[in-house]
Amino acid sequence: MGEKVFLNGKFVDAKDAAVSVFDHGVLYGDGVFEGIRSYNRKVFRLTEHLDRLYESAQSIRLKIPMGKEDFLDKITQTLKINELDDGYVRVVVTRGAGDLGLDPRKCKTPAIFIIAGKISLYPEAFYEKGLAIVVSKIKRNHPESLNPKIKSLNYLNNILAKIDAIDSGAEEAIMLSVDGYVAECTGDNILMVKNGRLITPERSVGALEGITQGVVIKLAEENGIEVEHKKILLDEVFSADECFLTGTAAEIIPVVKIDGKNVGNGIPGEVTQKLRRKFRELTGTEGTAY
Ligand code: PXG
Repeated sequence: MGEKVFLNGKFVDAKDAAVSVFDHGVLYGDGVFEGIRSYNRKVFRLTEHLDRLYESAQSIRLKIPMGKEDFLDKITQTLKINELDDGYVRVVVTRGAGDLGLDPRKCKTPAIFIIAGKISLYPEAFYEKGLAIVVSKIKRNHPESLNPKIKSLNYLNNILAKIDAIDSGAEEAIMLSVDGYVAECTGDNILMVKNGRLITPERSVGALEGITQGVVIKLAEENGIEVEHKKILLDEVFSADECFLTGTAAEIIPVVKIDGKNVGNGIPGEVTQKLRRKFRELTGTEGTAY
């Protein structure tokens, strides 16, 4: 049995799952998406992902032609049909087919598709030894031009920084805001630990409000670790005791080097490892069952 994709109300074979070349998702990156994981036949933080999807859509004035509950069912059905116990789900809503002009009013029906597959993780060695990352010369989008809070289909800002990282032989890159504060990485949020406190960029700096990051902050608080949101300069990351990234795909991954310089003593830190253990306890047990 081939892979099935949910597309505009129906489950179709992956090979037949195609959208129009006139879709403004394709022509302009006009649309929104989510990346979601399931573990042990349970979708992790599904409601939060759906809430963010609908908020992203609202921010670009795209009305999703399907209710949240129905959407939730379609996501779990897609995982079920594809017989995935541990999966990765890509949920996409585009502006739909229009004409060769920007005007979104010409797009009558948004396209909705859900793809479920297996996730390709960072190799386990990165979790044990930590990642070496770089600082990108590409600045994160200014919140007043394209707010990074919106998980839109227009990811070129991140892709340019990713290319920068790859050119330097790294897997990830720190992106700074236009005014020089640490914002996030190309597909992950960034957090650091200094004197036992967990520190993460203030919301106003402009980053995606990561669902994994939210879970980690809650875990920290529940475990007596103080959490601070502040404007972080690069120097503070270099002098931090620990640094790690969070994301749906990466979960929690330690960072041990930035631009060739050690963070802390150059090995994954204790707080990071503790939060990783706590996080993995959650993913194995909590979630929307299917
Ligand atoms: N920042 C950015 C720019 C992201 O794209 C995160 C932070 C972490 O957010 P979550 O909510 O996932 O904790 C992301 C998420 C992929 C992929 O296929 C990327 C993400 C998530 C899932 C898959 O590259 N990015």
